[in-house]
Amino acid sequence: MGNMYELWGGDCLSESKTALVTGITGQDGRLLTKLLLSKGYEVTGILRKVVGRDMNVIPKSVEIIEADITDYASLKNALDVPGMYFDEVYHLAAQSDVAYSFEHPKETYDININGTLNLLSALHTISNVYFAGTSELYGQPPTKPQNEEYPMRPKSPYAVSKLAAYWTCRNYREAYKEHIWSGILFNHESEIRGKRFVTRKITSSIAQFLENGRPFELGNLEAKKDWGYAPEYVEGMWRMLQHDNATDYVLGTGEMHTVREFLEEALRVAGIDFTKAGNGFEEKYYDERGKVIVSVNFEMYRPSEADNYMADASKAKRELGWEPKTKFKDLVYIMMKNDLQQKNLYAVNN
Ligand code: F7E
Repeated sequence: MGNMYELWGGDCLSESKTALVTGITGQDGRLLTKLLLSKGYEVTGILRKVVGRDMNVIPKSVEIIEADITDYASLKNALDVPGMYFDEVYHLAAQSDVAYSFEHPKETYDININGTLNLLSALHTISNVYFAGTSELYGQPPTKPQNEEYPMRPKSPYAVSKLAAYWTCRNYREAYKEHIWSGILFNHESEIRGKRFVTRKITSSIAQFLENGRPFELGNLEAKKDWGYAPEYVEGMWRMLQHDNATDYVLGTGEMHTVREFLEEALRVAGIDFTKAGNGFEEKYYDERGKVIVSVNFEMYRPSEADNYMADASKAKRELGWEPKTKFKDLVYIMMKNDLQQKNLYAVNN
């Protein structure tokens, strides 16, 4: 099984192309930057503030522009410079935490809607732009699978903000003939996924449980998502911008799994022989000695859940030759193994 560093071949460009990446310190920004550098791009990133923590995850060869996407003046000052041109712009910066968006809708709207409009308005020349759309646009779809034409009925402030930004990009494309692609990406995870997202929360918390016996809590175990391996998805973003026609593409695996399935598979990979007891909000998982590993906490449920996701990525397959390779169990294995290894807990016979 390949890991994220082995997935990309080195088909370098003869002449360097230039790319601008917003959200460069996030999971997708970091993976995309790695991909673009491996292809010989000169990469520039936008950072709100240059701090050491962020610079540690950005390769040295990346040029950094300090600007705040919610502050139009700072963005225009940094980008509306005669002669400044990027062959490709990847707009990944967002307030991407769905749970947080219920408590901070205004901040979420400012970053996701105004940030997108500010960027499009501030660029001196709009070249090929990628916009990070999301399966959350579909809300809780009553049927499956979902493709690019599926009705969008968002169910969180995050999703509503992404819908407005999605239409902003679409309007730029249709009205001004700008080359803007929207990737409607279903959940995509990796070893560097933030620990507040459920997959990495599960794998890092299990590793922590094995290290010091500390139990953890989860919300809705029955939420159904379509989870894939993020390095493959950033490759899909890049493929979109190499294609002639600016349009929308769904990227996802076409498989649906619950949070519970992810949890139980991760426990298996970690070698924990678990039992469970209690129902609903009282449910708990125990290890072989009867110690609580994880409990369900009602407070971690969202005010409205968005799930039932299953991607129909046939357009991306047909037009871009994009296809996900990593299956659900392999994804759980990659992530769980990584968190165990970080704590020297991974046994080779696993
Ligand atoms: O939640 C359930 C929760 O936070 C997944 C973002 O990248 O993907 C991501 O959004 C599911 C939800 O991701 C916990 O209710 C249960 O149904 O990992 P998540 P998300 O909300 O699906 C989409 C495509 C994006 O665009 C977003 O930007 O897991 N869940 N218990 C939990 N979720 C969290 N975070 N924490 C829990 O304890």
